[in-house]
Order: sequence, then structure tokens, then C-alpha cells
Amino acid sequence: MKYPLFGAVLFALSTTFAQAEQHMKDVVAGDLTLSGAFTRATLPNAPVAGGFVEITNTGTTDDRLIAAVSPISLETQIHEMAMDGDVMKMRELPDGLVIPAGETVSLKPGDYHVMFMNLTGPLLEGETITMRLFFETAGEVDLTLPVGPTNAGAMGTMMHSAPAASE
Ligand SMILES: [Cu+2]
Repeated sequence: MKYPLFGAVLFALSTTFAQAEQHMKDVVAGDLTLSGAFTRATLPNAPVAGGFVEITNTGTTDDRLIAAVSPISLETQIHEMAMDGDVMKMRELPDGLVIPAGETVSLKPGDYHVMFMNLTGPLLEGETITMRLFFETAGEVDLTLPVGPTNAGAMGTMMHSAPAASE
């Protein structure tokens, strides 16, 4: 009898998250449209968290995400995932992330993301956080991110250190 209840709770959680996500309106800054921003709840004492958002450049010139800041972390970086031998690792993009003209770049779990380093506290599901992105052309953009479940939008797990041992 436990399993149906467990399923119902999971469903309720995901429904709540979906509703919270819908409340975050697209943010338009110059030629950029930012949509679907979210982050994920952290386990106790987790040092880092990821920030995710879809960025569409409707203009005719490339823009570039050069930096991010947030009150939830002492340092915030722009990361990519890349293969290091057989292991997928994340690393900082020293030159930022180009948002090509006419294209959409998705910051999402397992892919490009904003990395909140040295969190000042845990991220709790159902709350919201803010972050400010800095673009070369579009300038500063403030976003509100709902905090989803720890596995929201998961395409894979994100481990910052001690990558899973490869066989
Ligand atoms: Cu990262």
C-alpha cells in the first residue's frame, strides 16, 4: 500500500514544480529572450548548485553570456560539460558562452549551466532564488528561478567533484 501513496506524493511535487515554473514569465532584454529559468534543491551541505535557463537570440548579431552573480553563492561561474577521457566533467568557460544570432542556447542539466559555487545555504524546493546575468551586448538581466526537486530536468546527474568511476 506504500507504493501508490509514494507515487501520489511524487506526482504532487512535480505538479507543484510545473506550476511554479509557469509563473516565471519570459524575460526580454534587447534581442534576447530568457525563458524557463530554474534551479534545483540541494542536499544538506552541498557546496554547489546549477542554474538553468533557455536563451534565444532573435537579433542578427551574436551576443555572449560573460558572467553571473547571485546572492546565494560566493562565486558564480558559467560552465560547460565536456568529455575528459571517458568521463564527463564540468569546467568553467573562461570566455563565456556565445549566444549565436537567431539561435537558442539551453542551459540545462548535463549541458551548459550557471554554477553557484560555495552556497551560502541550502536551496529548498518551492522557494525562489535570483541571479543576474551579464551579456556583452544585452547587458544585465535579472532572473528569478524557482527551486525544483533535486532531479528537476535531469538528463543525468551533475557531480562537481569525484566524477563517477568509469569502468
Ligand atoms: Cu558546473
